[in-house]
Amino acid sequence: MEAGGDVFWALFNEFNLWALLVFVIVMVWMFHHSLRYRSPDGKSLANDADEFIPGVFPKENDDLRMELAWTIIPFILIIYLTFIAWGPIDELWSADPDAHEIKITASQWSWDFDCGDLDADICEVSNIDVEGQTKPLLLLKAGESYMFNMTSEDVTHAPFFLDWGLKEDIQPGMETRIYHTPSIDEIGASLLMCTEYCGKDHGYMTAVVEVHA
Ligand SMILES: [Cu+2]
Repeated sequence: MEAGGDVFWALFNEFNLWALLVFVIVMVWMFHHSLRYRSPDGKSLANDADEFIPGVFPKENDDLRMELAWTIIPFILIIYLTFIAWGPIDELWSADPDAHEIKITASQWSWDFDCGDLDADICEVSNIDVEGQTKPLLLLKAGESYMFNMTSEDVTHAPFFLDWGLKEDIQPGMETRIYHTPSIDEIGASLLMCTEYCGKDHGYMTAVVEVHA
């Protein structure tokens, strides 16, 4: 089974690549046209101003091919990006019946992890000091398949497994499940943060997830 995190980062990189490509094309186009189509020297805009009728597009400047191009090309790109963006959602929600279940309960403003009767080698909860504050530490094993069964005791929260690119809203009175198999590339400690504003100490609502071999 492919590691979930890799799917997210591949998508992240591909989105960045397309964003960069579109940025470069737009910038080169803009600067080229700004220079190429400047008013000739000595001819001020004030002289032409009377020729424009407000609210009427100068039809003689129309170009149907260009309008079609800048409508159809971005449309195809957006359809493509939407399509590939389904990949991580599929990964996140693909139910693995053999996954180890870990319960995550959020409340203002902390996280509670429950390993159930899983072996300590596969799932263990401890504490860790993060910038002077004691935070929960969840220890997991690389290569094991996990199902995070999550809920909230009060308001909407959203755990974000920072280095895995995993994020999901959780609601009071509702169980939300996501699946992930940490890869050997994900060995080490990473932050879990709340990414749905939930009140005063939202910014300090963190935990640490550590993957070991
Ligand atoms: Cu929050």
